[in-house]
Amino acid sequence: MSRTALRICPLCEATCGLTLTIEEGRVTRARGDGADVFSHGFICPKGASFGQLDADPDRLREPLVRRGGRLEPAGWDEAFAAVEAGLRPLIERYGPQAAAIFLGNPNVHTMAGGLYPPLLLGALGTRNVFTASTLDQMPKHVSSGLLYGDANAIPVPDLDRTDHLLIIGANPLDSGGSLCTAPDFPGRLRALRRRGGRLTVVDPRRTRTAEAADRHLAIRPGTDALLLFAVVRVLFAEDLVAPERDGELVAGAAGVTGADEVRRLAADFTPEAVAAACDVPAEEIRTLARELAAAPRAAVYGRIGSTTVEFGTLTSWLVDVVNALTGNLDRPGGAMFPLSATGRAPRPPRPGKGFALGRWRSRVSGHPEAKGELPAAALAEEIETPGEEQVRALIVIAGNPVLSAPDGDRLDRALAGLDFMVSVDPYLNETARHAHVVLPPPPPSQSPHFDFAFNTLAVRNQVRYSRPAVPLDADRLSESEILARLVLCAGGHGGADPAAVDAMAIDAALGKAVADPGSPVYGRDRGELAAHLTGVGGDERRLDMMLRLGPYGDGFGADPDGLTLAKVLAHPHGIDLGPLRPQLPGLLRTRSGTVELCPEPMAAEVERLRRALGGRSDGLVLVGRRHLRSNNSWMHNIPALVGGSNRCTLQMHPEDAARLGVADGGLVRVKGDGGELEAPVEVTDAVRTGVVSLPHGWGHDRPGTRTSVAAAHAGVNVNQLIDGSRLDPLSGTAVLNGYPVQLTVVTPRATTHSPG
Ligand SMILES: Nc1nc2c(c(=O)[nH]1)N[C@H]1C(S)=C(S)[C@@H](COP(=O)(O)OP(=O)(O)OC[C@H]3O[C@@H](n4cnc5c(=O)[nH]c(N)nc54)[C@H](O)[C@@H]3O)O[C@H]1N2
Ligand SMILES: Nc1nc2c(c(=O)[nH]1)N[C@H]1C(S)=C(S)[C@@H](COP(=O)(O)OP(=O)(O)OC[C@H]3O[C@@H](n4cnc5c(=O)[nH]c(N)nc54)[C@H](O)[C@@H]3O)O[C@H]1N2
Ligand code: SF4
Ligand SMILES: [Mo]
Repeated sequence: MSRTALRICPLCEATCGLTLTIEEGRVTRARGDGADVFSHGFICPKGASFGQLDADPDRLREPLVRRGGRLEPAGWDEAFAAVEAGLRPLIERYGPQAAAIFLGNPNVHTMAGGLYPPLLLGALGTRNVFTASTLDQMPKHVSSGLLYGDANAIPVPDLDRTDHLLIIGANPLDSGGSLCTAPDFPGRLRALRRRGGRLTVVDPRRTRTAEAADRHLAIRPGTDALLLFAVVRVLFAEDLVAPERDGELVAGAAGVTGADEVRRLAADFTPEAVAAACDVPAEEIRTLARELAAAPRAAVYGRIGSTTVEFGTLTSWLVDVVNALTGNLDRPGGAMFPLSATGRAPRPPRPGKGFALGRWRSRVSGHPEAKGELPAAALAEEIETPGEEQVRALIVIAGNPVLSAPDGDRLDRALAGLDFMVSVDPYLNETARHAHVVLPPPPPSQSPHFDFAFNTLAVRNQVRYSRPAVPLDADRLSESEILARLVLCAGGHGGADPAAVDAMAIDAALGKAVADPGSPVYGRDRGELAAHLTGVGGDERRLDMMLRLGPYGDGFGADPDGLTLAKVLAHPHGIDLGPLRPQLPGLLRTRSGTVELCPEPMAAEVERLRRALGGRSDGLVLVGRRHLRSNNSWMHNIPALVGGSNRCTLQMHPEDAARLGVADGGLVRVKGDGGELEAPVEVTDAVRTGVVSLPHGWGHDRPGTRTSVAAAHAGVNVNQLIDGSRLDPLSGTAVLNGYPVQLTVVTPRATTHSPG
């Protein structure tokens, strides 16, 4: 007997709707759901391999507990008892800072990851919070915090309506798009050009996205802030700044302050002054600025190559500055703020509290916190360095920092020295192998799905929810229950009913809502409201509550046509909520109630940038890349995805290869601040001169892991080249791109079969 079930794909940020074929409890086929209101049938090779990924025999089926130095299968009760017994005495003896947490990327791809980590942080009370964000998009949060007073208010390019899209350091044709949720990015870019729009891509590599563009600027890595500043300078110098209202710049219906300061800061950064550093001709920069200004609607969009770099926050800020100066911020076809169904309902504008940075500092190096987090690059030293408040216990949820963070060997040693560690992960990976307890979540087919994070970044407002496509195996716990029980263990209440965790979260949220005069439930009884909630588990009930209180919600009866869980369930292909709409000034939380275009910390960063203008080096620098059939460190175990062009090779331009004396397939030794490694060379003119590219997430050759396919395609860990001392200072984000390296030849040409 075969049946089908709908399931939103959790494998990248595009959130495509899939139609799964299910035979005897197994997913045997995945197709794009043609009726999905957002993805309209689009699917990529990763989505198509959903069945293999779901049924990977290396996925853990039961918890593991360390006994006599070895990880052995255990029951759930035993595993949670071991967590509480491992964690609580350390917290009681050394205080809450003794426990740290690392949250990895898939937390934004699971429903549980959206609902429970905040509660876990509350139960732990630790400031040692590390996540993949400081290896990724934290600069954008800081920029948004400063500009709009809300670190989570991230504008996205209005892809379907723009006339000129400028992409900086992103390759959505391979990554699926990031901080810009848009199923079928390739189709949307084709549509842009079909309607006469232009696409410009700034990337040191000629990526598939760059190949689809009208113009590709192969910039020197790490210099995008200079390029964007020169664009700003041209906009002012040539009087191309958007028309003002009563002499003031506006963004949508909001005032913009600080434009004059930005003009003063930009004065030195003429196209001629930055051209050599960027290796982009001054005339190209000038043309770009003029085109952005002339386009009826334009959007600048930056991603990994704009954030995980030396001037990440500055670059992220300049992306929005250009959008604002060209009049495209919060305007259809420009850069707009999505309105998620579980987000905050719009409010009448009012001044907010603003955004504070560096409210506390890391213990060892004194790194400032950003958005409540410390740099992932500082995790190892916090574990290694003795003293009061040393990290002795670590909870890792859906993360693999041994491969994803700088200097994996050092972190690997540090993890081995922890008094206690727990990993919530389906695989026994390079990080989890150090855990004392491993708690495996069920495969995606047995998990519900709701995109709390990506709906706030989607190019169209819509809402979709998938219940588990296959019933949960009898011996399994949902990830929601696993995390709820972790919350209880962290607080020393391991024996309590996990449903109490959701009940408390609901009570707290409803308590806030009924006390808020702006809420549709103001003055009502929270117990009575809670009794209205539907859903099979605590996670579904919380979703119902968030939908009802959200911007499209029924307000618990206030708007009978509004959203509820029941209504979303009645629309299995989703509900379209329309194109993006202007959100300013309602979403602003700045103190002034305006878009604060020139926040003080940015002005200080510009001084650092100015110094960098002079100090250009001509050595080789490293950048990363992503492959369509891969995802960070955890999809190299799927036979259908690994191999072919998805290999861990060092890409190098033919001129650089000739100068070094190495041919395609030869082996080179790569040396960086953090260490060295050997990698096979792939000679290609897709990467510009002076730049080499090695993908991340490889290096699956450590003992004690259980990923048999990945081990056979081990590759090398690029982050071993990086020592973690280079950070974007405001956000604590590691510099992972534009990193200086030195090469020596090991074998000049292919000998036998090259590794990787
Ligand atoms: N050099 C370099 N380094 C990089 C990057 C780069 O571009 N270059 N990119 C950075 C970026 S953007 C990111 S986001 C980080 C990612 O860094 P991490 O989040 O540390 O790494 P991932 O490889 O995404 O690891 C995710 C883990 O989650 C597990 N997992 C998968 N599905 C689930 C699930 O449903 N539940 C749970 N609990 N676990 C699950 C996987 O098995 C895997 O072990 O890497 C960063 N590192
Ligand atoms: N297939 C696949 N999809 C993924 C992932 C994956 O690993 N594989 N990971 C997911 C995650 S966690 C994320 S965060 C997103 C990331 O999504 P993207 O940012 O779109 O992904 P990348 O392919 O890393 O694109 C970054 C581009 O920046 C370029 N670059 C490097 N340095 C610089 C620079 O200094 N300046 C400029 N202008 N460009 C530079 C690189 O050459 C690269 O092409 O992808 C997600 N989707
Ligand atoms: S593009 Fe992303 S969301 Fe869509 S099928 Fe592929 S991996 Fe899944
Ligand atoms: Mo990421």
